[in-house]
Amino acid sequence: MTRPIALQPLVKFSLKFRVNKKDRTSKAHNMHQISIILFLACSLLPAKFALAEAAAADTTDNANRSPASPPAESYPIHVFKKDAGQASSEPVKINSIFGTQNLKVHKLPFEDSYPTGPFERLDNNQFLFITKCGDVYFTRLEEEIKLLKPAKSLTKFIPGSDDSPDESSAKNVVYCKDLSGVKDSLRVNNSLFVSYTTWDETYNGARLAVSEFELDTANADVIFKREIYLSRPAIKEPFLGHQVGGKLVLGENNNTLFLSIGDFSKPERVQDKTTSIGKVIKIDLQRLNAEVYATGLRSPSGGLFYDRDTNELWLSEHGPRGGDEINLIKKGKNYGWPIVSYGTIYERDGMGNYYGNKFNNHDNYEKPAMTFVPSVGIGQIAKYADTGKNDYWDNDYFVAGMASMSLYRIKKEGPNLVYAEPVLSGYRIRAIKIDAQGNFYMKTDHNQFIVSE
Ligand SMILES: [Ca+2]
Repeated sequence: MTRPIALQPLVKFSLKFRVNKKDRTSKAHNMHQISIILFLACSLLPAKFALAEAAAADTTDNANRSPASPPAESYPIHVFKKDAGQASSEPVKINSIFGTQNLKVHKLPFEDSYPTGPFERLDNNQFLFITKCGDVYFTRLEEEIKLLKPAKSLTKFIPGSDDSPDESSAKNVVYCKDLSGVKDSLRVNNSLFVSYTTWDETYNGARLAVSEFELDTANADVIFKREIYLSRPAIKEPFLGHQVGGKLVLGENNNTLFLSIGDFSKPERVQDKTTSIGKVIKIDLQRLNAEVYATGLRSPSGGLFYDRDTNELWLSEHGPRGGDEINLIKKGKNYGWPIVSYGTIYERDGMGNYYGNKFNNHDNYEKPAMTFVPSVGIGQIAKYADTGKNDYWDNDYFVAGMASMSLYRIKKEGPNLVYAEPVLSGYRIRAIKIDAQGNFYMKTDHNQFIVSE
């Protein structure tokens, strides 16, 4: 069903780390101290260390989490800048030197865990939230956010046989373990598309799945309709569940769906054109045909945004250390991972996940439109429409930095991203939408929902 396109020839590379000898010597003392701390921490937290190591492998998405977030507890040497889980008494606003916007921070009436799930705007000030583990909450925003109904899980109906119809059951579809779970949602009228990790019992591994659910807003319900896409191959544990991508966006029409897939922390699979690992997939929703649209991606877990004014497909992805990128995605192009990157390996990794390239460049591959050094944990992309309220912001993009706990306004001129202005700090924004009137809706990893006043 999936038809891979021709990709650039695979460049042979060897598994080799280039560590500067002088660096190694000057850092020896610090490394010794860190080793002692690590040893003590490991002694105290033996059961959690495996998870800590996995989480530490990508600080672009892991840094600065609240101590309340589960994987952070087990990360022994990290220092948290602040506890963003507390409600602020200070007025909160987007503060650009080219204009401001007041915000109100609401507490969500449920708990989600890291990395948290997406949300959708419904009608009449109603919002639908999906947690990492696939619990769906219908809410209404008044002075506070109120639950309309208890949670419902994303399930699939499994019919019993004619002989024993009583064995019919509802099966949870989401593989929710460690950093795996629901990755994104997309509402198209009465359809709700959801991407999530799922477990393939036949192949004993995880896949990224996209399913369509019928959205019954009158009864605040979601009903499984059909499976749209499954990544291949199934990836066996251990893998990093926050590095699987899973962002969804409609393309030039409502029958064209784009899906980003990360490397599952298996970079050697990315340049293999027989896999869907590290790719952007284009899906025709009418014919249910899927094709590889672009390749060479590491962790496109931030955002996928299609600009219908310009027909540009934008993708943000978590690079290695110092290599977060915003890419303008074009058909058939190769974005370089794991052969090239402007970033480098995390010193504490030393595990052979990244081959490195000597000059930290993107030669011979599609270059990012913008790179972030240090990595900010690049998040979702939203566009500020031509609202007539702020000429300076018209048609600019706003992008979340999760690790940096900042929101950036990206000045856009034609297809060029000119600069990134930090305009809000202190919030780890997981999902962001901006409506046609320029109102912001942002969900954080700390059970907050931030809305324009
Ligand atoms: Ca790249």
